[in-house]
Amino acid sequence: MNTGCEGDRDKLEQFVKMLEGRKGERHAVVMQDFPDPDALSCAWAYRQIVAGMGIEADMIYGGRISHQENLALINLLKMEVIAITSDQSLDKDRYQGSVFVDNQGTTSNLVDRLEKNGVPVLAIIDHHAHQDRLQALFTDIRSVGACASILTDYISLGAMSLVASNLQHKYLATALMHGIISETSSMIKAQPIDFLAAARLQPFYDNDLLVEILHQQRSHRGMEIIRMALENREIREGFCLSGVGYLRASDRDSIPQAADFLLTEETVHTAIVFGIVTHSNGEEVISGSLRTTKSALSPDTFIKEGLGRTTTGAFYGGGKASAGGFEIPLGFLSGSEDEDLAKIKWETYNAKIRKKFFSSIGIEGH
Ligand SMILES: [Mn+2]
Repeated sequence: MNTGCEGDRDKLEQFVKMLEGRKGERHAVVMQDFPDPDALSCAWAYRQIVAGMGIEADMIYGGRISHQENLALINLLKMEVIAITSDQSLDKDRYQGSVFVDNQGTTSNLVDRLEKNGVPVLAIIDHHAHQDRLQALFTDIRSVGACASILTDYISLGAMSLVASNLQHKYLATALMHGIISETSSMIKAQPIDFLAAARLQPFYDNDLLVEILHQQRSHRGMEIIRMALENREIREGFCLSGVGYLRASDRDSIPQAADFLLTEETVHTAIVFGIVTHSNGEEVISGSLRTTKSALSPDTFIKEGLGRTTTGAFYGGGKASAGGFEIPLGFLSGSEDEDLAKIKWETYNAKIRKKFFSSIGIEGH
């Protein structure tokens, strides 16, 4: 039986081959719009690996980082991340290639802009179910607990050698370990490759820093959003659905936290929380998160079947084992100049989403 413990030498070889002859280039390492610890650590690993080959890499994303723990991660480990908002221009010649880690381009609004600039897609390294949005020169998609374990696999197979006394390496190992811990619910959902990656990182990461990052408290707004999720929840046959209304982009990370919280109720196996997130440019999207403990339920299939596709054929979201997310742009209906209109808009979407999910599990919502 291949437990994945041996690591994937073929993939590493292909990865290194893809990077050959690229000395002097600058790559865009694209994370999802709301990067989580897994994405951040993967992007940083890519940046440090290719630095050894004379390649620069910017860690970029098109949304916001608002989760206290993620902000602590960036500040304590001194990560350099670049937010590119929709009103900022993306320099046409800055990047010679784009790389997608912990996503396949479906959860980044930077994809279209990079494509328009003619930036070739060099690599997709991910652990979500296959999506067909992008074609890359190199693709490594594995069904593993954390994407950080794939990057750790490259490192332990020789993509770079970690040195215990090197502060940058210590920070990177700490970030990767944090990515693995947070993505596998503290190793509960970890697979052999995740345990192996954790063991390989252990001699290099900083325990005290890890504890400090993990013990961040929730913001007041975050607590309020959890309260709303609790009040508005509707539970049917183990499925818990809750809409939390309008949110600022800076509070968007509270949605998955609220879903995590709703999942702790004893009769609930699957929780879905969603709200209307207003971006700084006034554009609105329905943003939602799904969490499940039901092993028979595939979040990816459930979201794709429940919500369907956009007019251009793309899915509104997807997922991996035990978690998923979706984004529905409101387009023409964006903007809430009028309180009554805003209320009607929310009620309409709230009812529609509940109906879609409940009817896809064979229950009539009310
Ligand atoms: Mn991930």
